[in-house]
Amino acid sequence: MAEQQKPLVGVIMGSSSDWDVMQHACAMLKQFGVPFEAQVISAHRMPDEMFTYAETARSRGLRAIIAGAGGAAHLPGMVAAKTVVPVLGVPVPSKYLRGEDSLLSIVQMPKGVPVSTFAIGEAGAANAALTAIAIIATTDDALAGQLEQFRQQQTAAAKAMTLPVNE
Ligand code: RP5
Repeated sequence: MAEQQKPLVGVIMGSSSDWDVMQHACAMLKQFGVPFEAQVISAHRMPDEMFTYAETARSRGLRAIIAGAGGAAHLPGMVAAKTVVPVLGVPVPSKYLRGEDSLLSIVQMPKGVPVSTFAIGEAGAANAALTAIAIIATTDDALAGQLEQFRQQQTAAAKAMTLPVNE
């Protein structure tokens, strides 16, 4: 299982309530056989753990961190402040503003400390994982081949699409 090897990707989220969305990042990493770890790290409820996680990420061998959060989503930015490992931010839909607040909190980083920011919700989580996979694939030809194949499957599926008007 991907989780039992030394993790290359860290998937963190502000709450277990983010799992519905963030599970799609984990599922994608699993599909590609990329070892990962997943855990709750809350920026405002576990600030010390958040800093320790970020500070040790590189020495533990993480090549990317996928950080999902909702509301005033400071987790990805604060993690990015403490590590040079690429941070991929996933805005999680929030109760009142549907994740638009999360998106703006994550994407609008001041110059100098980037957070790569993805779409709100499930697509963002899956695409963050695909980007983490692409980062690792820059030095892993087999993984790059898997990514190529994944793209080809999508092309084939799109080409096979039909419309009722033509049937
Ligand atoms: C954020 O607050 C979490 O990322 C979550 O999206 C949101 C709500 O957290 P819970 O109140 O559900 O624990 O920190």
